Amino acid sequence: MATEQTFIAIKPDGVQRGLVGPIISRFEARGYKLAAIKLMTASTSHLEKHYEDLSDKPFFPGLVKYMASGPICAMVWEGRDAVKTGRTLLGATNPLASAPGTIRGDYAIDVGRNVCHGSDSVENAKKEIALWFKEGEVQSWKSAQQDWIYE
Ligand code: YYY
Ligand code: MG
Repeated sequence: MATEQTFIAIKPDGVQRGLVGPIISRFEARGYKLAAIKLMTASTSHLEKHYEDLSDKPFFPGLVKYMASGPICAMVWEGRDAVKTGRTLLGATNPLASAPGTIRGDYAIDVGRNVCHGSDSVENAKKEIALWFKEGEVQSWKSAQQDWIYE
């Protein structure tokens, strides 16, 4: 369980619904450290690259259209086991299968409007961070809380 970075995004529905604050709060409260953040409206080609593994799925065109429909809050969160625990904080892909207490389980109903994205592996996290952030946009800093979060 190494210190990792994961790419977390609040999708256009999450931004429109005023969920930026609540979603950030969950990562902060858990003890994760924010390393990068920006609001950006992604182009279709950027999103096709982000979701390239899903390009043969029937929902792919609708997914890209929805993701391009407005600003996304793109973030990098850092800490122990950040990739797997980040996914646990988000909940299952289908919000109706997400437990209450998870982000999708508390804030979403439809799989096509599931408010957030999180990297599914350390390898994909690295790829996604490199796709969404330029060098210099990801900060390296020591949190004053570190010794109160980690033994
Ligand atoms: O990683 P995660 O977002 O939980 O799911 P993926 O299988 O990577 O799918 C990406 C994205 O596609 C999902 O968050 C919603 C959408 N989607 C969909 O609209 N319909 C499906 N049946 C499956 C996924
Ligand atoms: Mg995924």
